[in-house]
Amino acid sequence: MQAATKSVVSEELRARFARAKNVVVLTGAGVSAESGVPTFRGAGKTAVWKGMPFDVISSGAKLDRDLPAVWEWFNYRRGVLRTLKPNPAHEAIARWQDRFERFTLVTQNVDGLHHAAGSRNVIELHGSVWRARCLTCNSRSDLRASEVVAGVPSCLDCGGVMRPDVVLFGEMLPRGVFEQAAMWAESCDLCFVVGTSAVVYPAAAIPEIARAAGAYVIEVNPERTPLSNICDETLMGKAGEILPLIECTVVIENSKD
Ligand code: BJW
Ligand code: ZN
Repeated sequence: MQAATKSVVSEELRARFARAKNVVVLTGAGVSAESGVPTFRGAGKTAVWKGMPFDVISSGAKLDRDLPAVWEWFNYRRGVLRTLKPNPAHEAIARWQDRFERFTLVTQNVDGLHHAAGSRNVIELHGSVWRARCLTCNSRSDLRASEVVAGVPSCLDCGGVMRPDVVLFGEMLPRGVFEQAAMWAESCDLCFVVGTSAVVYPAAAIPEIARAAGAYVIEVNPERTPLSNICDETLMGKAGEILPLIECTVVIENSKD
């Protein structure tokens, strides 16, 4: 009797993964979904907190008008995130960093779960919920160590008011961060786009840059996105199930009992 094991990972991708030298991975909220972090969009839904759509509460305009409300939202999220752990998708990506000559992880996520899984030198396009930044002197403080659990923190250096060190809607990304990610996208041979709805720019431009420069681009997402059409392959499914399969080099195509 013959049992055929059909893999979701194509032979083409397997071969390219085996010989790739320069790999870029762009991740979004979907990579953390299996850890229990809610996504912003997907399955036809938009995240809402206390009656406010996230693009209102997570906006530069809201921060200017009502900083305490923005801190309440981020303090709440840090409280939830403290209890969550990286999943097999974060772990697979962390393993990949030592596998290629050059490996660049670019994330839109602010949850710190890539670091928790062991990824180093993560390019955090949208900052981190685990840092605060002073509005007066720009000094940053690490909120993991901080005793502050509620309210608006004050700067230890100058006493000024601090804000979450994240990039809200309508705000510029930190200087040079996108440029660094774009530079590696321009020279990579393989680019993975994992768990992002690919509607927020400039992050969504990273795979476009890689594709235009000749890289093989693979999307991993249970849903199609505006980027699907430019990707060489869209692997439809959960990142935590698909990414560990990609690194499996042994595939039993037609095993005999
Ligand atoms: C799974 C899964 C599983 C589920 N496995 N997958 C008009 C045109 C073009 C651009 C603009 C425009 N108007 C304004 C802009 C600019 C704006 C923008 O792009 N807006 C678009 C939405 C239209 N961009 C900005 O404002 C950026 N700044 C900027 O451009 O500066 C210049 C400028 C200044 C002034 C004016 C105009 C321009 C900054 C963007 C910062 C984004 N910040 C946020 C909030 C961070 C803080 C916080 O966390 O609260 O970042 S928004 C939010 O979206 C968050 C995310 O990083 C980002 C991207 O979301 P992501 O990661 O893609 O998640 P989801 O939820 O959208 O998708 C999840 C996906 O996972 C889905 O596809 C699921 O199917 C999938 N999934 N389970 C794998 N198990
Ligand atoms: Zn300060």
